[in-house]
Amino acid sequence: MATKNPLGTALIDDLPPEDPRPIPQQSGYAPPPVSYAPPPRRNFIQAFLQQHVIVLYLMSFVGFVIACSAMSKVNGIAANRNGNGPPKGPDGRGKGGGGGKQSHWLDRCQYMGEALYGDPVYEYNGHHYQIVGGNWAQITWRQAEMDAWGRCFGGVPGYLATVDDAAENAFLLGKMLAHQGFASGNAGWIGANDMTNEGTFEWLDGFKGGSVFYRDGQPVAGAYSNFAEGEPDENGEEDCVEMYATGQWNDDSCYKRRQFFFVEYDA
Ligand SMILES: [Ca+2]
Ligand SMILES: [Ca+2]
Ligand SMILES: [Ca+2]
Repeated sequence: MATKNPLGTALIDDLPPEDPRPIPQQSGYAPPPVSYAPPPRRNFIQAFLQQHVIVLYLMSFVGFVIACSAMSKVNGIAANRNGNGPPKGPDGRGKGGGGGKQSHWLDRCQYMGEALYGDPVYEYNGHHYQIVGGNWAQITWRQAEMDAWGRCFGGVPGYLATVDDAAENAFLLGKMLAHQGFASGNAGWIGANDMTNEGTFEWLDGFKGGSVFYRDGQPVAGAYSNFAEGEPDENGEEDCVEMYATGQWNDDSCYKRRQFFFVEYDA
């Protein structure tokens, strides 16, 4: 029963009862929990590694391949220097080398490109040639030999020419006679010599060496020779061969001076 307080206002007991219906619940949205902790700081390098892991793997692989190739190159050069390089080509002068010091000497032309020293280059029967000199020149056979080997064409060094047949002899002679520096009586060094065995003439043939074409006073069977009448005569000490302006050959001192020499390239 309600009583009145002294001020005449209703007491708590007089308030209406609470509404028994449940309070409707909001649904479908839950606000994110508020956090005041700062977001975790990722190490920059760690993040980079995670994001670029595939790129890094690829870069490592490419680096590995490059390193392997460089090592094999170094080993190849070392092998060539030691004479343990790849086998020679069919003519003994293959690009892979072999033959130690000789191979190293051969290989240099593959790196230095052409070295022709201004003289024209002529193609004949699959090889190339230079006719070097002039009426003013004074060149010993040894100087000519070293000069020829210092030249490069088509990735191979030159050498004092090997004259395989009458046609090649005629080709070389024609080029010497047509040379602007040619004068009557000039001659040119070719690659023939009998320095190893007196009376046994062989061609330098670049680094093949040792292909004998003349011995015991006559040409080897099947080989070409074009010595002049009465030659070779070993008149004093004559171990190197020149081509006269007639196209015929003469053995003469390797340290006499001539006006021309013939350079051949196996390319
Ligand atoms: Ca030749
Ligand atoms: Ca001789
Ligand atoms: Ca002679």
